Amino acid sequence: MSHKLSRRQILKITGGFVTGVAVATLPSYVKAQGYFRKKLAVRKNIQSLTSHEKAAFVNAIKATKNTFTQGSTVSVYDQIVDLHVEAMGFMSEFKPTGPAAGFSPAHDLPAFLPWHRELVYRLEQALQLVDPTVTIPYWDWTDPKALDVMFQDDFLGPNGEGVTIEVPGKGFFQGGPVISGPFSEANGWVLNAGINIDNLTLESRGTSLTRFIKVPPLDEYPVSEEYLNRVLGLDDYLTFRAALEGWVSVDEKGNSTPDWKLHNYMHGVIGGASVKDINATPSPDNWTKILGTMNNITSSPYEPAFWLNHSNVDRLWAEWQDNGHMGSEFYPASGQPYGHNLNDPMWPWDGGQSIPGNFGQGNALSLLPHFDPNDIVTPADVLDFRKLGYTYDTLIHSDGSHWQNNSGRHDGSSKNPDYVPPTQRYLGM
Ligand SMILES: [Cu+2]
Repeated sequence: MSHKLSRRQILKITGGFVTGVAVATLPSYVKAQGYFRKKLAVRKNIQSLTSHEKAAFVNAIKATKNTFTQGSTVSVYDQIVDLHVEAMGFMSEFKPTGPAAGFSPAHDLPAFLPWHRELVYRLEQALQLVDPTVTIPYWDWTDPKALDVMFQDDFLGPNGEGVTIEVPGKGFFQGGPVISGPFSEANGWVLNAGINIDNLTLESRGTSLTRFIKVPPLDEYPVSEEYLNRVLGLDDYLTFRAALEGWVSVDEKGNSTPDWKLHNYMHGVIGGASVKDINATPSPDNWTKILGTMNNITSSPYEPAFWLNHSNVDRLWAEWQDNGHMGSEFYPASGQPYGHNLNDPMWPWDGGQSIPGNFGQGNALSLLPHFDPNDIVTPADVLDFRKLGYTYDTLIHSDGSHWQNNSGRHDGSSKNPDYVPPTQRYLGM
């Protein structure tokens, strides 16, 4: 089998030119057309990745950092990070326009889960252009060994170094720029200074990935299975989303209290923050300084662990859905800010209805990708993750068959009438 992928097909996926590494790897992509797409792609636990799979993931991420679409001065990866940055440009002080103005399309509201499902999915599509076998693995927060696996030279590289943080009453902790491994500046992981904007100061954080792993008070790891199961046992989407994103904790009776947990907290375990009060809730109200990239709410996708964290968020939502909460009854139809109701288009996949203001002092707004006006995505479009062509290793029986969701469909193959081939959904840049 050696038919060539046509230029038209390439354009369909990226919406523009593909240069560099992606072109060099076209034969494997063509091969994928033959068999890979017939099955759902499976996202795996980082613990079960082979060394080859880790290398393929790292290679694909770095390739998108060096792939440019026509008309863009920044890479595909930079543009994806910029989407996450400019989601903050919808806060009123940055003067956004359109129906989504005034509320983040991505965080602290119901569309957190569908918005990030789409973002992770689009990065995964870009990675699969480089290597069709790559999926985005997940970081199981209850796994005590996960950080050890992640921060090795054969995967995401080590902690940062060169900066010592004194935490009153707790001692001294290390972090700083990542200076070795695949995501060091020396090895080509150079952040765009105009996109890497500090969420508190609105100033550039420079060009280096920084890590401050397990600096108190953001040092509690792993998450207890008991607590995670309590969250997975919630029935109401709004409470489940708030608890999984991590703005609240829930007690045994399911009552919520403002807190800093799960997804939010995991950003802090890798990124860290200096705080006013070591005993207060370690949320942004209490931060004096954001330390590492992962904890910078806007440019955190420059930390590759971001995708492992969000793959896990998405997996837990998928498991919750499969466990009796699949379908549109388990997502708010109305009553939420624009962009967060079931059938609202979610910026930036909204046909150009809403435009953020410029976040920070650089030109982040001008670096955003341009999406096709018909490239519209609503929460309803992404509720059924299998329709996007992927599943998780935790949702597959040992005999290889897939879980049945509560709509009774057994959709482990392309025979599913609702199945949309991944190549029909694309980066749109
Ligand atoms: Cu996140």
